[in-house]
Amino acid sequence: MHEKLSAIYDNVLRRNPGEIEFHQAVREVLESIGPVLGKHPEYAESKIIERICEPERQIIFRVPWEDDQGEVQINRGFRVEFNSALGPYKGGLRFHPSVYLGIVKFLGFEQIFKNGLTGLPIGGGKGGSDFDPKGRSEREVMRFCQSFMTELYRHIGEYTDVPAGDIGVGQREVGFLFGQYKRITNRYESGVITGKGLSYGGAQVRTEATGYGCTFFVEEMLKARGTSFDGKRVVVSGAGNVAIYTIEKVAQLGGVVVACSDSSGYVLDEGGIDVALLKQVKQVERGRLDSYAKRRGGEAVFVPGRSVWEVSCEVAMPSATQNEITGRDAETLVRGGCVAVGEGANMPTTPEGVRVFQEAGVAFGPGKAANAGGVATSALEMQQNASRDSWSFEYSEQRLRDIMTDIHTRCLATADEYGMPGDYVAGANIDGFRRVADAMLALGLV
Ligand code: NDP
Ligand code: 2IT
Repeated sequence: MHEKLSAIYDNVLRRNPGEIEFHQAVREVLESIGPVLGKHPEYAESKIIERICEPERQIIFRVPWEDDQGEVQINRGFRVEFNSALGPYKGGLRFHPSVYLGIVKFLGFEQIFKNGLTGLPIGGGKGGSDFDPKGRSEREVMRFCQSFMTELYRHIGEYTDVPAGDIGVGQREVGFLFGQYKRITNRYESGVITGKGLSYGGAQVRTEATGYGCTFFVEEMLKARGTSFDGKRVVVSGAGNVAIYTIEKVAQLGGVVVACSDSSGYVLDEGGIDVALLKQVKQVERGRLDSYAKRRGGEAVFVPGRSVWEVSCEVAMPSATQNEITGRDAETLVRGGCVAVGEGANMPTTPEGVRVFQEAGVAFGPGKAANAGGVATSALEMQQNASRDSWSFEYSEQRLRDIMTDIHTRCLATADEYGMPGDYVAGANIDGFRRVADAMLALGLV
């Protein structure tokens, strides 16, 4: 790491003790942007990097709610409003028992550069709670969401901060959250949250956008190497929103997804995952993958408690959670013939894993670039809400495809400009950083 950046990083460690995921995310960006400082001394002079590493505002609040037994439960809510140089804070909400400030800050930090890369007018933020939706009834989830919004509403708004979904927060939760916002404020302010249902201001393709977008990004990486998805053996981790629509789009482009996973284990289905059955089990029934394997019959097997990254493939698309591909997993994947990785999840590959892929010459698309289709389509939802319009599925999907192609092109062009051809990590970090840094400079010391 560049000497100046190393001192900044030490300061980040000191000021944010114990927040290891945040440290990891900061380090990854600082390791890429050294060469930018040489060309642009004005960034260092204005302390742009120190400013970027410090959230503009961090909100932590109590979320009391009553479960179905009438017992009071207390959770902790977070919203980190990280950077608003490019637009209102924008980023999802995660409901998972592992959520604490360090996770929210890592996600919010990544979001700044990801949103910059999309070229759309959105700043970076993230939020969530340590609430565990697993095993909770729909009414419990509703009461939790209402309590969460009863505090959050005062901090958000169409021009201020616009949340959306992430792990554990899908269309159902967004509906409960938006309903409570509307009730408290007496405003039908559609643009206050994205990922809404189509019947109340949602946008076509937002549900599919992260998975479809990641698949389009990988398609571009494969094209740049003279190949395509056609006939490729693909493994996708997770079985949630991002994973399901990745599997759907990969199959449409001719790839064969042979495995996916959830927190209970993975399913290996050499015939190719049956997306309709997967949606039934995971989205409709909110069940587990062993149920998929039982009903699918044939060759499908459920492997409990093991990592899906032991399954060999040509293309890996991690779409579950952070740090799920270790250095050792990456070595196994490379030995098994993996040529491309597209990160549907945020930071799913450990730094050791990234190093293994890059040294092996694997086309590695980092989350900031590869999964930006979700938030980009959220920005399109905001655009439709602002103009009280709604676009067709086909038009929206084409817009998404164009955005992903453009991000891919800019990552490669920026990597070339800095003498690191084919390095999508450097390309994404530098391009995203420059966009935010230039806006911060223009706005003065705010
Ligand atoms: P979902 O809640 O819809 O699905 C998450 C999936 O990952 C589930 O199958 C879940 O298993 C599994 N999973 C989650 N946490 C763990 C864990 N700690 N260990 C093992 N498995 C786990 O979330 P999304 O699909 O929306 O999000 C997946 C990833 O994509 C996250 O990293 C998120 O930040 C990222 N992302 C999401 C975007 C979006 O638009 N939704 C946009 C960009 C990135 P189980 O079913 O058992 O719970
Ligand atoms: O990580 C992400 O980019 C998201 N969870 C989506 C954020 C959004 O505002 O759509």
